[in-house]
Amino acid sequence: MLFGRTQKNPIKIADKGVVEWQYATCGYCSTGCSIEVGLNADGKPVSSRGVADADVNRGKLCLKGLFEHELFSSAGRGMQPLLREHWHQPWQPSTWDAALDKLHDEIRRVQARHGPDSFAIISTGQLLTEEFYTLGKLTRGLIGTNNYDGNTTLCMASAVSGYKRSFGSDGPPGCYEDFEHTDCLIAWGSNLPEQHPIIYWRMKEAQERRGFPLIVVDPRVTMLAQNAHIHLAITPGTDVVLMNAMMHVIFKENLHDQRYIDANTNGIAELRALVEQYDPVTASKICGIDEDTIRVVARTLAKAGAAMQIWTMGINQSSHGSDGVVGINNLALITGNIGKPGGTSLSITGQCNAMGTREWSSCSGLPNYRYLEIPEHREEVAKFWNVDPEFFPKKRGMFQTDIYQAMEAGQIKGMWLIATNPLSSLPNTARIRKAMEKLEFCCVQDCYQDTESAQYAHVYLPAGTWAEKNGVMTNTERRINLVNPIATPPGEAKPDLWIFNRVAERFNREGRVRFPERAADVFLEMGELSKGRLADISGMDHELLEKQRGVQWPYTEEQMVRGEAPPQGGKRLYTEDGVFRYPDGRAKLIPLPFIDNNEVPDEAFPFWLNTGRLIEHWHGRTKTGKIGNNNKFSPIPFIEINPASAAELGIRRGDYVRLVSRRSDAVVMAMPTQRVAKNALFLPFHFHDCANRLTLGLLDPHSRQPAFKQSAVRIERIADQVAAAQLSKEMRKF
Ligand SMILES: Nc1nc2c(c(=O)[nH]1)N[C@H]1C(S)=C(S)[C@@H](COP(=O)(O)OP(=O)(O)OC[C@H]3O[C@@H](n4cnc5c(=O)[nH]c(N)nc54)[C@H](O)[C@@H]3O)O[C@H]1N2
Ligand SMILES: Nc1nc2c(c(=O)[nH]1)N[C@H]1C(S)=C(S)[C@@H](COP(=O)(O)OP(=O)(O)OC[C@H]3O[C@@H](n4cnc5c(=O)[nH]c(N)nc54)[C@H](O)[C@@H]3O)O[C@H]1N2
Ligand code: SF4
Ligand SMILES: [Mo]
Repeated sequence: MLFGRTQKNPIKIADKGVVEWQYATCGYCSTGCSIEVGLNADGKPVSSRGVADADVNRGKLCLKGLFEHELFSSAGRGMQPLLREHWHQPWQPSTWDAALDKLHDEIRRVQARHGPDSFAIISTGQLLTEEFYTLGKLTRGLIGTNNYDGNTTLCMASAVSGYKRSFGSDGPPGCYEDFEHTDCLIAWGSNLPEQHPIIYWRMKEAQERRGFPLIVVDPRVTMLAQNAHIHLAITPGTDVVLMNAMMHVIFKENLHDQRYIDANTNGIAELRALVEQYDPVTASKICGIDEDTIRVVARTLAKAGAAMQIWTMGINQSSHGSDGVVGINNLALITGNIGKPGGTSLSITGQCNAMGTREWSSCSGLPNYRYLEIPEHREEVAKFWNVDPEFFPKKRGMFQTDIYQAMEAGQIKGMWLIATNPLSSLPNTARIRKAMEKLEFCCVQDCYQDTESAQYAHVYLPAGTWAEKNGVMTNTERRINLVNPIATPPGEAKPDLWIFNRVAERFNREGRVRFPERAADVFLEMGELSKGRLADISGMDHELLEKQRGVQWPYTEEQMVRGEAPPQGGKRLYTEDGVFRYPDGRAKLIPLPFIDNNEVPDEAFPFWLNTGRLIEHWHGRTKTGKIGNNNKFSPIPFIEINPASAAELGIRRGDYVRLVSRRSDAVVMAMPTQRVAKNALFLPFHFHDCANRLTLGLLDPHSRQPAFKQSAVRIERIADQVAAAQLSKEMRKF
């Protein structure tokens, strides 16, 4: 195909020889784009494209989706199960039977010796929902450890906790279509154009058409901030103070929606009393936003016909993460902005299936937002699975972040890690390393063999990934969408569902509990269990999902039988006069006193260290580090530093520098840019053994999510640049 300069050196797009396109949902971020993978005549995946009639992405894909088919043949994939007696020995190739027997025997050995909860299982937001559900049934129904949690504690835990505190239940109330109705958008700690490029495109399209104000709260001048009408470069970790001050202004100027508050909420008196103390003048000294701007932003939000707030990790990953989410919900509730088109508080989710794990993994409870703490929920699920309800714990176990501290203390002795890489993603790597070294047994189940965490494993199980498997994922707006098995896993690697089913056989010798083999059947079983619940999916099946290019829950069997069309955009969780999930149907307004407990810069460590993401990379780069078209844009670890600070320290663009925190150090390249303030640095966390060597990661008291974005560091110049370049290269795995 030729286009562009047709006369001279025309641009030519290679014909990849695609003979067939197969349907899937993108496996990177939670936007949930519908994707088609092109296969050539040999059945080899050679291309990816967006699906034009899918409501989410309308034919578009971002840089990661466009090259996703290259994952199937990427380097470092696990081809064979591996075994060893000690983690410092070399791996020995194994058979599936031997590796799975070892996993079963070690789980039972550790449990017999140290108690049932001494074996931890850590899951993820990156499996398919049927896989989460099966793992949950296996763990809760047969293995019986209560220390079962996911990497979502690093990601969405604060959003979950905040939604529960405000509304009585988890579950994002809004959807992407809200951008098409809103009159004001505030984005808190979210870099939408890089981290959710297609949600950004939907937002930007709507904004250009309708011209609503965009207000961005972020200490860094992100790509989103560059597009904002008002950018609030907030002092890190102080969003709650700004929220309280905005509410102060809204009440003082009588801009709140008294009718909505009276009809739908509890706690207004306590909230008013608290925010009374947060006048904009005092607040501005803490959060760094001048008093007039606080007033302008508060008025813009309150006076808008419909106002929408979105947020991501700038809020969740903080020692006030859960409070930040409650603060956003408070602002929405006092202005009557929940459940009306364009008026919502929408958490932008992280991983492709972080929502699916919340709904179905049983990590913090039981399937479909059921709680271990509620006897009827335990009874219901036990009966459905054919297990003894007394086998279930009566309350949730430890969060992922607490599990590592329990490993340190010797309470946890064994671990099964599934699709997560804590040695790259948890704060304070040195501490995590020590904890992992103490384990008697560790099993890593990952599609790549070369992960940092596999260093400490005794068993490695090679898994399939993304469209080497079959099943569903739920995106940010509660839309369930299908992934078809387009390729087969390499070598002897197997889909995670297959692995869970084989492990289940070993714990289920008499066959008391049913474990369907096909993902489509697991989905139907989930549908049964979902009847009458918040996330009722009993009207859906795999076929419908592909046909509709995803369906938002709830969609019930009755709706299906009545012939009601499945919801296609615009479906909101709460209605305008919303019945919330607390027993009296009212939402809670919760006062949020602010206690400053972060590690803040001082003389010895004068810079704020902010860590986050880049558009071209995914987390620890096990995937994108091996895809040339992603990796080439940022192949080495770097920091953004303000040019004035760089000049003061005698650092030039491209110099290698050493970052030092109270935990450890890391060598990175300096990239002077005005994106960051003079006392702040931004470090992408994608690179091997780098950002999380430095982070402190204080935990939020409600959600136990780490404050990845607030640590203090100093910068040291490195005299020998050649040696530093070499060191940096050695630290780079791929
Ligand atoms: N390309 C790409 N996309 C991804 C991912 C990826 O790895 N790569 N990961 C996915 C996942 S799992 C997630 S969770 C999301 C994360 O998506 P985002 O949260 O949008 O991304 P981050 O870069 O982690 O952080 C967002 C912003 O928070 C800001 N911030 C830091 N401290 C504060 C603060 O105190 N207050 C406020 N208001 N803001 C602050 C940072 O400056 C940063 O710009 O992205 C998803 N999408
Ligand atoms: N400093 C700092 N640290 C952070 C963050 C930050 O902003 N700053 N963000 C945090 C957040 S929000 C998140 S979500 C976490 C992410 O932290 P991790 O979960 O550790 O991140 P990933 O690198 O995506 O790890 C997923 C692993 O699963 C494997 N995998 C992928 N697909 C499959 C599959 O289908 N099956 C199996 N079995 N394995 C698979 C991948 O190869 C990879 O090793 O990082 C957190 N850590
Ligand atoms: S926006 Fe997210 S879901 Fe869509 S193509 Fe990019 S990474 Fe995939
Ligand atoms: Mo995340």
